[in-house]
Amino acid sequence: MNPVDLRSDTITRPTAKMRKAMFEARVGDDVYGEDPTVNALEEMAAHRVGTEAALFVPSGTMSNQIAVMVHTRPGQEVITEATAHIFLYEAGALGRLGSVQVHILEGERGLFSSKALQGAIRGDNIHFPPTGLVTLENTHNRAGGRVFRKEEFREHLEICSEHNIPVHLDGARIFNAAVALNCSPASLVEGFDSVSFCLSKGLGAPVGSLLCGSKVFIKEARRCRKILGGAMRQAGILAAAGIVALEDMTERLQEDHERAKELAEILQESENFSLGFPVDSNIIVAAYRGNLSTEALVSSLAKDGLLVNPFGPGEIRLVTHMDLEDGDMKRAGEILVKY
Ligand code: TLP
Repeated sequence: MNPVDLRSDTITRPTAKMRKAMFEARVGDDVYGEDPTVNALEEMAAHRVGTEAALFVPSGTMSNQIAVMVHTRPGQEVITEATAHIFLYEAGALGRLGSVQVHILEGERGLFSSKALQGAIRGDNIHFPPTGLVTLENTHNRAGGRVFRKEEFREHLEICSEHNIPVHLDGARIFNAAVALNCSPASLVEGFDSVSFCLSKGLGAPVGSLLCGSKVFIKEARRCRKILGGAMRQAGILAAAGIVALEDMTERLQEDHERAKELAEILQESENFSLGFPVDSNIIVAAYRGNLSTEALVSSLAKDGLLVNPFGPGEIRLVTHMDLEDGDMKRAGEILVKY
């Protein structure tokens, strides 16, 4: 029997319809702007999130880092939350590629207060690095897939606008947020200067993310993508799967959320696990209070047929996605409660 793989929604494989679309895709050289399938995907993405333009990039990490490169100058400061993906999980790219200093604000479940933000914005003083960018994340990965309503960002966006500071949204899972709130992704992105979302997580495409923003922003982003070596040629092969992802796979995310809730209920009844956060979408962060080390727990679970990721001392992450089958949550639950 195959293991139940809850390590991430990135592990999903392209559907038969995606593979067919990839096989049949019309392609051209995208560096010349001549790949019709990439162009169609970029147009569709911009339309879905309500921005003027969009850029197809190989990964969410590259998308976020291009946004930083476009919005900031070297030596500026980027304000971000202490557990944000852009800070924790992008291999130090902010310093190494962006040449920016990171200003971390402690948040509660993935969001710092607007008061803390106000206090962190640098004044005009020769000793300080100017504040060049603020980033937010929705859904918030490390905060257990937390979904933010647009009102929760309103004051943050107002403060940044007063200070003329751009705001980037890491919306890798923005469609999960939209489905959870039963609203359009465009309504959640309104007021941001750029947004990145991923095709290769819950939406099931094999590769790719979209960076979205104004035409001027995307023109410069295209140059930065080239700098990072992310300008691809006949990328329509990949974009074709992305089009299917956007057309067919957004509404079904609801199913992933329901499965996460089902598993969360089982966990709550178990002796040694408790939820790190309420479960808003497809990510569960669970705290473990049994005798095993996190490493030993993860490898024992794997031997029993359940794959999860360690997520810090005494914590594991479980992510639901479209490659799961009916009964998988029950199987996962039965394995977990043994610990
Ligand atoms: N997240 C991955 C890992 O990197 C942790 C995962 O398994 O969840 N923003 C957010 C909020 C993300 O969760 C991720 C990927 C990214 C950006 C980066 O996307 P990729 O992996 O395409 O570079």
